Amino acid sequence: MKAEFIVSDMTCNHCVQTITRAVQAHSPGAEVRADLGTHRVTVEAAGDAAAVEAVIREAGYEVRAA
Ligand SMILES: [Cu+2]
Repeated sequence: MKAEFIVSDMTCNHCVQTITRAVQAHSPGAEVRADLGTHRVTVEAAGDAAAVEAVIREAGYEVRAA
């Protein structure tokens, strides 16, 4: 699947790294692209979008589907 999320409190590269690692730990091989300007995170991964959203939330971020 490919899904887009808005992570409003993703503000720096450390956040991007934390989110990327969390998603890839959950879904090995996931492609994660993040845009700090728009707070948009695009994930291409096996599995479902709701699970990825939950992983980002559990990493400590406010997230909603874009
Ligand atoms: Cu940060």
